[in-house]
Amino acid sequence: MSLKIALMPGDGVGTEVIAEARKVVDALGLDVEWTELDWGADRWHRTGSMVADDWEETLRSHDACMLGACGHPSVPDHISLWEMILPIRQRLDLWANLRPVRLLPGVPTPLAGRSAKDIDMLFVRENSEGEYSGIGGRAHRGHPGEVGIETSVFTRAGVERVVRYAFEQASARSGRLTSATKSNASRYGYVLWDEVVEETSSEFPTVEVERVLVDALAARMVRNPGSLDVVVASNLFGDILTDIAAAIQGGMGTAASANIAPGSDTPGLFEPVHGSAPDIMGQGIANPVGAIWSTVLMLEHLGQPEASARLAAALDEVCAQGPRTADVGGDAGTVEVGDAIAARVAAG
Ligand code: GGG
Repeated sequence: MSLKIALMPGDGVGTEVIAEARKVVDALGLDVEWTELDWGADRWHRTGSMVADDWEETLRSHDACMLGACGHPSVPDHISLWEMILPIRQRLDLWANLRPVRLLPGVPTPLAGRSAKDIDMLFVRENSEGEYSGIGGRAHRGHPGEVGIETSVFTRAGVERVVRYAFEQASARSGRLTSATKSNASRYGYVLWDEVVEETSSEFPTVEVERVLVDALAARMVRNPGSLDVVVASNLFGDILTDIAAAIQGGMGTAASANIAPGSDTPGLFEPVHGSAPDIMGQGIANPVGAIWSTVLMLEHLGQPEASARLAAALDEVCAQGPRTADVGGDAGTVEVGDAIAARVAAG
């Protein structure tokens, strides 16, 4: 039976990297039925809407979805996010955002004296509530007394499911879990989070769990990344920490993510962590590694372990031997890197 995959290249370099992700899947020889969706900033200019009216039904009728990037200087950022990626995560209830962090072979880290053995983490980002719940408002617009209120929402059920999932991941990896909050200054939602971590820990006696304030954790990621394995964090903190992680592993272009609803048959959404990078769009120099690594995660999630492993091996090989894009020390273009990975896959 063929796999039905919805492609949302989106904006900016999203279109360039998703073309390479599709190419490497085709090189694997899998039976895939692709649906290309023209959602994004261009559509917003044409129709006033980033996505089609029946977007939820469309996505739910696929086995998986791939997104390049959303965001364009001609569309206010809060519109592009709140008309596309954030409602998709919320309405499909893709509550876990997995962001593996690993120094790929041949990719330089900016951290002096660190190597691949020091940089191997898994971030589990809460993906449906917290600081990105969308609750708030504006009053007295344009007046000196103008107010903007943004409310974070943490529910026990929402925190429990992501924390339990992170414990399971830690249990399957090194047995170490770090939970990031800011429960000294913010005393409601993050304190609830800390309590849930404490309670859930009794279900996982073999996992060593620590609670770290997010600011201290940011510094520790730079100073001692090897001390971290699985990290669970709220929506905002996970977003910020994984940009630091991306920098540590060689740059935004290398970072991958999976938005999933574990334990359900809801299609996952797989996307590189980077945004649309309007400064380099159209130049053919964006790094497709993050998008292709996200494809590895997608294939694994779709129950295609062999295809996933083949693609992961080809990705590692090309990172090690080149060609590489300029952000990771090479001089190749996006297509050249995608072609090399596709050729390795086809040969293997
Ligand atoms: N690759 C998708 C993308 O455009 N990411 C940029 C971004 O700002 N995403 C927000 C988020 O991950 O919450």
